[in-house]
Amino acid sequence: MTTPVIPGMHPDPSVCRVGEDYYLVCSSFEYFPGIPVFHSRDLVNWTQIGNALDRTSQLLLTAETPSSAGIYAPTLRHHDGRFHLIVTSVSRGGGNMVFTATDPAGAWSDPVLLPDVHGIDPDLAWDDEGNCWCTMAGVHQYRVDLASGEVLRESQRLWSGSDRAKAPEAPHLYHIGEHWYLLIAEGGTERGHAVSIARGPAPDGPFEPCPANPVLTHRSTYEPVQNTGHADLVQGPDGSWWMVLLGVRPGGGTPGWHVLGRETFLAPVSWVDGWPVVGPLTVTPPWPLQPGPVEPHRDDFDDSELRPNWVSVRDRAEEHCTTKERSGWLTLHARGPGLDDPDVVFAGRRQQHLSCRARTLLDPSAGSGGLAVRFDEEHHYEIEVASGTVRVFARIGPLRTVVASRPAPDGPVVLGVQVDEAKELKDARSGPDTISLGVEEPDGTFTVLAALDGRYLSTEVAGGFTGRVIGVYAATGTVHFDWFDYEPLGD
Ligand code: 6LW
Repeated sequence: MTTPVIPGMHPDPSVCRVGEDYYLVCSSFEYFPGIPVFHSRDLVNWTQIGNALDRTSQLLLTAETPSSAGIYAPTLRHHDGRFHLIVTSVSRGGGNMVFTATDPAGAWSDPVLLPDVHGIDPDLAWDDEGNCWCTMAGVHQYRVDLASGEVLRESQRLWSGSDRAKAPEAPHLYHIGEHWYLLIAEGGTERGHAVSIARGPAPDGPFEPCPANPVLTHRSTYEPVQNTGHADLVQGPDGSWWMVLLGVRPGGGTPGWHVLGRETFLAPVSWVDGWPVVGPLTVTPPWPLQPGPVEPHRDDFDDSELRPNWVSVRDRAEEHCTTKERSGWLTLHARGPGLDDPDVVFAGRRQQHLSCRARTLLDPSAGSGGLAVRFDEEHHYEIEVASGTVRVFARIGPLRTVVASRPAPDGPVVLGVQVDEAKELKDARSGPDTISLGVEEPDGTFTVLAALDGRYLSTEVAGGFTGRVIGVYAATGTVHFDWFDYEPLGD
């Protein structure tokens, strides 16, 4: 199976190259901090170097921002010595906004709002005269002044994509050779997803579609990676062309369930008659790979900040979530009833592997909390310690139930979650994986309290644009976590 270059919920990748360095950003929805920023030298090995939106002056997500709303579809470009990041905030008081930075690891500026730019999936491109073109899903385009956020030329329709295909979106505009190319996704971000392209003489067209559209789709195929689309083009270190794109890895029987959200993949691009020919997906380009630092399995919470791959739900106020209160521990102070609540105090990381294990050591002496696999408020499994009892809860849509319970060991407790991808299908209805939740005994053995079907924590059941996040939360009072392990099992 082709593996993602950035596994787990990392959709809508946008990439830019500056010299030998590549930077890539993804959508982040209801999670805070927002817009993960990655660095690479080879397009295959990516290291997260920060999050662009890590202050509430840049990103204000409240309980009124539903899950799968929030921050959508960034474009990252380098122009005039600065990185420019444009995103759509799909929440009240949101809209399109631009941030700039000289170092993509941060700090990023506060936003310049573009109140008259409507729609989602904004792209930025500059022509030789210095005009800035902002192209949106639809596909329509404005000319804008990024310093003031003003529209300089009203929206014009550029292209509606292929006949009968829905959702022309994710535009990116490039000046390559004698042509301006307009790359889009179409067909919707589900199984029909595709990448198409058109070209024209100027940034505002007119655009002529590629006769071979779509230039990439996996719809109606046996390809293990499905829903391929929402792409961006970049040149490799050797000058060859490449595409980053999103795709999913559905598992189980029919209709197939994908649980990690939409992930970032890589594909080679060659040019024939001035049109791109894309694929197949690969992780072996023809230049030497330069792996970055290996991510340790354990977070010890010894630093004053969480590592950049940690996300919280909607915000991460220090008064609720901090490593500074009890040295070497992550402390969470509850403020709502738990994971059903949009205000849950939660800190976790994306599930990035089809099979994996997560464990944490929790001190429940001043409150209750636990370890959870979260999809959204209505879809999560968790193991929680409260008042001397360990319970496994399952929330699936409107139903919430205690699946198992037993007395908790005295003192701090090790809680664990193991996800096992289904390798063999029992029948056409088999789910994609099993999620086992349990507790470590004082002698170190692990007791599974419940083994649950993973399909209920999948996009096909929960809906929306996100994937699983595994992390810790507080339900009442104060809970402390000494460490958190995340370990891939198999590929
Ligand atoms: C995004 C749209 C899409 O804005 O999903 O796959 C939406 N493409 O382009 C949210 O990620």
